[in-house]
Amino acid sequence: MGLLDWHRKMVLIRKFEESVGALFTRGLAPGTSHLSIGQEACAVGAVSALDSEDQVFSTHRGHGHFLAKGGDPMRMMAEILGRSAGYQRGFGGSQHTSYPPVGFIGTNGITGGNIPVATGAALASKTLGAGHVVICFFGDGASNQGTFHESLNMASLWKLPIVFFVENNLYAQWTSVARSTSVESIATRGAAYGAPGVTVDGMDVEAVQEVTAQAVNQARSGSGPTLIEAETYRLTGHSKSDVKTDLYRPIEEEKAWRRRDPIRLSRDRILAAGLADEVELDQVDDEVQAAIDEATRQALDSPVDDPSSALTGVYAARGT
Ligand SMILES: Cc1ncc(C[n+]2csc(CCOP(=O)(O)OP(=O)(O)O)c2C)c(N)n1
Ligand SMILES: [Mg+2]
Repeated sequence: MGLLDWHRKMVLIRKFEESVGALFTRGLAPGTSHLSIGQEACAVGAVSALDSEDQVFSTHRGHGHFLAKGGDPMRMMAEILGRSAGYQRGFGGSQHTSYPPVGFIGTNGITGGNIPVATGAALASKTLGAGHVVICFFGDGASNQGTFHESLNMASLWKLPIVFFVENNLYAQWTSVARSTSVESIATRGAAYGAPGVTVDGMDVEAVQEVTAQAVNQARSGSGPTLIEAETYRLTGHSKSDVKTDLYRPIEEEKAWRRRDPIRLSRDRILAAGLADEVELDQVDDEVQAAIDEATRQALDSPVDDPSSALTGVYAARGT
């Protein structure tokens, strides 16, 4: 795997999410959805550093993490649309979807809620001698939750095989990191718990892959966790109900980050290195678009599950 494969994967995530966005706008998807457009290099770079049996814990903004770990676009799309072909038969949706056979343990709608669960999975891997590494994605906002601090402490104390990967996109919903976070660099929070903290350009897929590979090696060899802070930006609103980003983000800031679109950067780098030419890269775009269009069509064709199956797979029951 190299830059060309990673580029294609980032294009896949972008086009998948553009399709999700369009379906919401047409009223074909229930609830809401959080797109990771602009943050694709984090998902692809980090997950590319993993082995297939390693595990990914994700957030409310998890389509990219899932696709990078091998999620099938049609089944994911069906899940988001609430259709029976979805991974949870349409009952989980965007924020409650998972597929352990590919090592994707799940998205999670609770800010910071996945961090202790991922730490527990890393403890299980170590205790059972399973050998796999866990990577836990979360946002800058989640790094202000108690769960982050408690988990980092225990993971470092017990030298657990986990990588904490914070996607610092500068905002938690509408609140900027400057207004909510006590440190300038979230990576420095690792030092408080005896864990290395590194900052990386989260728009550069190769740089993300490199630092994550180091952290994964360290985790797998028994040396404990690393806190990686990837500096990134979401190029759309927080969710489908946030269309006026200019109410809380300066237009100039958005423009500057848009010039650093990770797909644009990887495309330029591929051209400069002569790995492919413009025609070949346009063909990648066309092929991926055709695959996403087909996945979307099949997902829309899938029925909504019969209401009588609503309690199938529900494990919590009311006491008598
Ligand atoms: C415990 C909890 N508090 C609040 C929310 C509402 N909420 C959903 S996403 C979000 C912002 C999270 O920000 P961040 O961790 O930076 O992730 P990002 O959305 O930027 O990817 C909030 C506050 C929630 N889902 N869970
Ligand atoms: Mg954020």
